[in-house]
Amino acid sequence: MSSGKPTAAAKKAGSQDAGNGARHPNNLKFTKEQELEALRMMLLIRRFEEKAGQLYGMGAIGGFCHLYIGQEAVVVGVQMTLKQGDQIITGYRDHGHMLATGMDAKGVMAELTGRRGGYSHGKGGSMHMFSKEKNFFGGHGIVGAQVPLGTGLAFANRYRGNDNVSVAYFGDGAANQGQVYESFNMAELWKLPVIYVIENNRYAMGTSVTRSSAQTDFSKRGVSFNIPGEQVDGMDVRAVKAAAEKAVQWCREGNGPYILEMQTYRYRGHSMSDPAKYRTREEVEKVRHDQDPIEQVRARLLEAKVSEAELKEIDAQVREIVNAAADFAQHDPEPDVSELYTDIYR
Ligand SMILES: Cc1ncc(C[n+]2csc(CCOP(=O)(O)OP(=O)(O)O)c2C)c(N)n1
Ligand SMILES: [Mg+2]
Repeated sequence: MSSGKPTAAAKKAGSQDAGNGARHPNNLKFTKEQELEALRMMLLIRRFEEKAGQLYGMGAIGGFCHLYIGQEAVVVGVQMTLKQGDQIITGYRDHGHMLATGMDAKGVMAELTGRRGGYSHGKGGSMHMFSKEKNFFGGHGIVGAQVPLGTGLAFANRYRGNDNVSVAYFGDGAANQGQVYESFNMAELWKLPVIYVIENNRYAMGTSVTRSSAQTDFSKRGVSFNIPGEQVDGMDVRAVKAAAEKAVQWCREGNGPYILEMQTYRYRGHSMSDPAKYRTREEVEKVRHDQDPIEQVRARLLEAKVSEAELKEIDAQVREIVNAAADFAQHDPEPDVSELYTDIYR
């Protein structure tokens, strides 16, 4: 556990890093089991998306497809702090979020290829998948739309008197939208248990944060609403988990919303059709080399005397899951034409 909830004094003083627990080195300790858990899930997300990228290149996946590669530590670290009943909602860069909640890789991949066994029966695609069972509320293509929806989920939890927390993930670009601040206002006013996770990957499509944002410290975006926030090393799964634990506790105890700015980076283009002319190859390579979230965990495990062979075995197991998902996604039948008008509002 981290050092606990932000102090009232810190909040009153307008401090946006409302506590100091997340950055304390003691809170960055993971047990070997936690390291392995994080490694397995981050690897699953990465290998899944590498495969999705290949299938897209082969023409097996159509439409838009936004890869999360590089950002895995964010969703994995947050998910490690959640309990059954907590809800997750995000934008279009959503495959990692689905897998982290425990949604089945086969169902996600089959949705990407538009097949019957997909989570939306092959009719939604990459950006439109949901799971009632895993409390995953999408998958939204309209930038920022998930923020009021995630706030609404928190309102429902408050209204029902349960202790569930909702987590609304959105990007640095989405953070400049008006609906975000209307949501912040209501969330603080009614003390709604929602964690706003701003995934600051430095770009919104081809526009860098410095070109688009007057305030580039996103943890301060809740200042005028008195919502505490903090910046987190989103490439270090341990830092993510420590900060998320504090935020979850804050929300569950009825103190209202909390903002976490996750400083992260996407390695691939915005979507599959992005030529990425707005940044240099060297910039991408530097982050991959110095900060890769998976390599960080691997290095720590090797230091803790876990063998190369054991790590290779984990990778092989993950590849097997992903290959089985890709195989299913290419052989499952497409939805029947008679399904064209089912599952829709009309
Ligand atoms: C309301 C709306 N405006 C514009 C777009 C086009 N669009 C799609 S993604 C995107 C950039 C969002 O960037 P960010 O929030 O940083 O998320 P990231 O893609 O980096 O994860 C834009 C402008 C859209 N889908 N919806
Ligand atoms: Mg972004």
